[in-house]
Amino acid sequence: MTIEQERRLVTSIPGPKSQELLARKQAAVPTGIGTTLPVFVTRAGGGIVVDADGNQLIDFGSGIAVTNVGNAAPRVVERVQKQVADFTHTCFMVTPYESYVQVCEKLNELTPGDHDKRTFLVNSGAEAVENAVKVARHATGRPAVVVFDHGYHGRTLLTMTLTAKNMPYKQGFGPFAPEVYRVPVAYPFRGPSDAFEQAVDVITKQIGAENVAAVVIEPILGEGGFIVPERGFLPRIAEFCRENGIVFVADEVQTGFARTGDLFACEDEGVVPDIICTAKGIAGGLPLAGVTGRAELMDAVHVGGLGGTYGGNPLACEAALGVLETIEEEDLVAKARRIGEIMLPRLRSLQERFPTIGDVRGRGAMIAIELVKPGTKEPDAAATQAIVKRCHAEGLLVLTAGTYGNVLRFLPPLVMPEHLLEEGLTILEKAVAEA
Ligand code: PLZ
Repeated sequence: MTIEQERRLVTSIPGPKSQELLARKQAAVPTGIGTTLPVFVTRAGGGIVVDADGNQLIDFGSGIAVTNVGNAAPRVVERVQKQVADFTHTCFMVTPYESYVQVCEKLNELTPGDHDKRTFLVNSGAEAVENAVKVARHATGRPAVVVFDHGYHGRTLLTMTLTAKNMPYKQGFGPFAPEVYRVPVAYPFRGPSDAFEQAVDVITKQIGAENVAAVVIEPILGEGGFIVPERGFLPRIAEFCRENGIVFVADEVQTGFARTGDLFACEDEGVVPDIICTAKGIAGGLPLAGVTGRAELMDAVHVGGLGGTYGGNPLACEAALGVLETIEEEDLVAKARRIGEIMLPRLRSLQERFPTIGDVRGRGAMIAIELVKPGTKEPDAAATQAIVKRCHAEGLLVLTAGTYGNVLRFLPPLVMPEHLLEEGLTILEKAVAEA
């Protein structure tokens, strides 16, 4: 049954059924697991999320950049339904199956660069990044990993160490993994303007380039606030890596799969990573992630050195094949660009009216506004929260981000109908005006 593509509020948000479920959640689930918008979902599809009280919300979050093809996308549903009846698990390392190999072939073909590649599959973005570091260390025989200010790479010991922001990701969870070094990123709104020079200085003078296994970077920094590094920064970092035998790892967990108006965000500046990590949008919500890299790096690891019980689960692989078909057949790369073309001008004119919007940025359907105290660059997290609250009350699901908690980010499903996109923007405009 398809969901009518219409916002509809029948109770306040959250409604009574969601409130009842929230009370049960609070009694059963630890406080460490937060809730952005406490409505309990019963169905979702297109640009709409339906809750237990029958409210229909406009989705500007895609489950944090996961349902790029929309929730319950028909090609995903069909393939997963067939697979779940055929077999659910064998463990690819025990007795393999074709869909895993198909996904790897597709990733080898579709990721940037026409060199010989290999891919293996794991369950989450963090696991992909952690495995990229394992491969890079093994292939280079070097210990150090370089990451960036405002970077986010996950919540495991290693990836939480790679993550920049202390609260909430790291506070109280140390000691952290050794041999992780952080350098500046070229954040156009906040600087520094010489981030590349500073980064190279730290790498060559403090760490020693010959000790660095990998540089890990998000081509657009996601949780850190949708920071689009200044043009030229990524290519220069990639070139520095090449000159110094360092594995350049692109964490495309959030930016991948048509989100930014390219299949992968690295393509925008023609950057070819040595290893690319993918997850989120890869399988329409089923847990899957990929590590794709140069054959000689990936094959450096001994037999049995990589893996995991569930990595490349057959349901998730079928979902990924359905996602890739959907992206191609519905030309979602073009749809992502179109979303950016609609959103950016409206947000820029909003910025002209309201100086609390310090910056409007992003590419394709990965767009954000950064909120500041008018006339300054001082982050305004309180205004951000006020706007989010208004949007949620009006049935528009939006997410925040940013090291300073002052970024509103927009990640609509790429199949979002344009009338919902426009309506969502109108709600946002009113919320900004009220704040
Ligand atoms: N790398 C670039 O964006 C996940 C985090 C949600 P997992 N981002 C959403 C939260 O608060 O836990 C992410 C990412 C980038 C890695 C990851 C980690 O991916 O699938 O959440 O492990």
